[in-house]
Amino acid sequence: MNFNTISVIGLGYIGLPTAAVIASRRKKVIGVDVNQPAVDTINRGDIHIVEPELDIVVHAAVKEGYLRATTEPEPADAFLIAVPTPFKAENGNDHVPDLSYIEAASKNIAPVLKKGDLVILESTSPVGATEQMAAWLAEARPDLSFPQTHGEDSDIRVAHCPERVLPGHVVRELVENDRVIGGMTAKCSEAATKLYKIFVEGECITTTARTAEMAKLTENSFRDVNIAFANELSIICDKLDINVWELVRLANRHPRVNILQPGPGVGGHCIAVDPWFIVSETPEEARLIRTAREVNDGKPQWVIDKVNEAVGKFLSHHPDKTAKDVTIACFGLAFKPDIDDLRESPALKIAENIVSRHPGRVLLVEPNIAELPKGKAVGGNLVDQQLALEIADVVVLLVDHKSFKSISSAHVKLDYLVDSRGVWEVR
Ligand code: SAJ
Repeated sequence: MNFNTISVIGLGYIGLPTAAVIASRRKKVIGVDVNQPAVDTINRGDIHIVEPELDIVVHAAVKEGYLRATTEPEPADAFLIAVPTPFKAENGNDHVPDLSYIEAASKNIAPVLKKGDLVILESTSPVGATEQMAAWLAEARPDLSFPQTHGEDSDIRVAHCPERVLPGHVVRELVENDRVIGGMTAKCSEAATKLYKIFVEGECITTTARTAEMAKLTENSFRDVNIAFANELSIICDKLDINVWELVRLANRHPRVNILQPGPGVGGHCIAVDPWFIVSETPEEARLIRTAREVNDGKPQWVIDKVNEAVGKFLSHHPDKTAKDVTIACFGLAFKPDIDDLRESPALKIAENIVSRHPGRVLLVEPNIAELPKGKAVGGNLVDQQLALEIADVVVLLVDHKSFKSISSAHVKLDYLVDSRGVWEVR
């Protein structure tokens, strides 16, 4: 099986880097996305998302003629589907995976499929989604045979190969990480492995589609459960007047203990989402996974309560002042350190809440962005970290950006500090 032309459906945070990296291996890549402005941007050799090094790879791939974007699918030898899998609300449960983007992508590519093609689902998906995708393809193309009915003899090969790259390191991790390849049959896995070998230097490990789906959900649930453990410890330690970061450092000296870092909650579009795909399918069994989600989702409110306490403490020490006179500074808005990505950020959520409720001034410090996003936080002022430290009465540390870590706690008003990341807190 030769892959002369590869099509990537969905040119977002995973699809675009994947398309560009394959194109950098001198393969003809057709990127497909419903977003016309994004398609136009890519065809100019530019990018519409923020990811280090991606601009250079996309620019080169487009200029050398290996990558082209379009809104309409075209024939190819392999199709990689990298579209979103958000939630939809159903019967009062608002964490049910929404496969409508996968369905739309399947129905879109079905007319251009031909015998011998490979279709790979990369989107993080609930168990069974790859089989469902194959069913949609078969329904649209009764003239072709698929693995669910024809096994190894099928005209079309179908596999699930979940992405596992860390935002901020996508270009490197796409090449270096091992890949789990879940074919609907052994031949499907073999074909998918051949495709990934074009650009993956890590190992390609084959399994079934269902196991590959579950592997991806398991990886992110593992991280979520471990972060929840750290977050729960931080709440317990606060009650017991113990510095949780010192505690974690000490416990981690044990050769078989490796506790993660507490924070203001879990953000991003993966770890806060994927565990629900397990919970929604097996609600009775996934008790720990659900509780971890609830612990992490509850952490922003806990931080907000701490900010209220700090404001109350400040006012009790300054009886001549009212809440209107108190200046609060929030340090960090991104969903994790040293990136500019504010999507699904617990820090932004906390800042927005403070801005919407606090009658006094709220200063926002986020060294990785030039302007505030449109939204509730807009009432706050984006200021430089030095100024915020000088004039704030209550300081709220939300993200452990490098530039905050370089500030000594000697320069922070520790009496009214809420430090959700343990950067300045001394107890
Ligand atoms: N966080 C903590 N404490 C920690 C580690 C993380 O509070 O000790 C928070 C972060 O601040 C952030 C959230 O968790 O708000 C998630 O950050 P992350 O760096 O753990 O993960 P993501 O969402 O950027 O990327 C994850 C990765 N998955 C795993 O590490 C198991 C990545 O490899 C996946 O490809 C990605 O999800 C995805 O696309 O699914």
